Amino acid sequence: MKLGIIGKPQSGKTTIFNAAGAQHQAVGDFSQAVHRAIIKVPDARLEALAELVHPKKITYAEIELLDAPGLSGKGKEAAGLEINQELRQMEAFIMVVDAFSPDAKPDADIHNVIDELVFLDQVLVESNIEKRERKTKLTGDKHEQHEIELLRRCLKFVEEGKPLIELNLTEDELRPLKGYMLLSLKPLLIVLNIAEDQLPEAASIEQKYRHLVQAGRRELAVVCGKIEMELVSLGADERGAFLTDLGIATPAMDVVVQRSYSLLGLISFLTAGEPEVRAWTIRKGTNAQKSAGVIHSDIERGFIRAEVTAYNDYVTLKTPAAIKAAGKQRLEGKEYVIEDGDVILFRFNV
Ligand SMILES: Nc1nc2c(ncn2[C@@H]2O[C@H](COP(=O)(O)OP(=O)(O)OP(=O)(O)O)[C@@H](O)[C@H]2O)c(=O)[nH]1
Ligand SMILES: [Mg+2]
Repeated sequence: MKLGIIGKPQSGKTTIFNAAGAQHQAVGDFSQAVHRAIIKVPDARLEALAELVHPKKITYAEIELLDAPGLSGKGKEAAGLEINQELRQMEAFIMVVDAFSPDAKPDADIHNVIDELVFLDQVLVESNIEKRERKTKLTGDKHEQHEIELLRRCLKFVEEGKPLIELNLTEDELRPLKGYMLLSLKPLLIVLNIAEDQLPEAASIEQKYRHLVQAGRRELAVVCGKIEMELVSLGADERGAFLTDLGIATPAMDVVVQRSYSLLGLISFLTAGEPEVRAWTIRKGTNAQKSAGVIHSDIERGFIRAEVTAYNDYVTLKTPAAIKAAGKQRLEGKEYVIEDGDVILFRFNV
């Protein structure tokens, strides 16, 4: 999963990047520097399985984080501004919003940044419609016409100031749009970056902004980036104790990961063998055969069946023999829809 961090200058993007990715980049220097990190998705289930299986290694799912400037946050005034090209390739955006400084205007900032994404899409769609119309005049290509109509529908929508993700396009309509890497088509995790002394009100602040959430399109998290960034250099135990003292139930790293997973409709299935205990990321609703392809295309191609045990059954019963004796290992075919936490052994033949 690739997540891009966006937001107004000095909103705490790099601070959140450090907190969520256990990184140590300089903050507050107005540098607008670009940072990248690969973070491991925390998953206690893997450690529990490893206790039972004693694998050579544990492999966590990974998330790519990109902290890159590019948005001035001035909305439509910022017409000349281009967004970092790499950000366009991300699957979702984490929008960091300043809610910590004395003159913070989180509501206005959220609207500004969304406006700006929509506006940049408008410019892109407009110029592509023109380009394509010129081309069809020359070639008379009917196929192009289809795409032009789709782009016109998008244009009408963004002209009304609405993010494209709200247009509810079908898979078939989304496919030809992929190449444009439209910004307002990406799911958005809004991170309200609050001050240290606001921590006791974190829950009520979250409640106040809850209306922004749209299932599968927009998520919300309230985080104090500054404190969490300072805690990433501590050991897990010490950190846990500090977080409890501060009344933080879930650390920023986990919040960002969990909310991004739910935003993108992602789940994990697990494999537990002696060489490796591992988490694999798939979209919710993916069937067993397709999921096998995430491990290797040969396993998808030669798929015979999946031997599936729910994670809870696995850790309760502990051994393959006990699992089988209790009738908790299911044999599933190609069309079985994988559930989060399924521990799977794929049988295949190529
Ligand atoms: N009090 C407080 N200050 C914060 C918090 N988060 C960030 N800051 C401060 O805000 C300033 C900007 O933080 P950065 O993380 O560098 O912001 P940025 O968005 O990456 O800035 P640019 O990359 O320059 O646009 C720094 O001085 C931070 O210490 C917070 O949660 N609380
Ligand atoms: Mg920065």
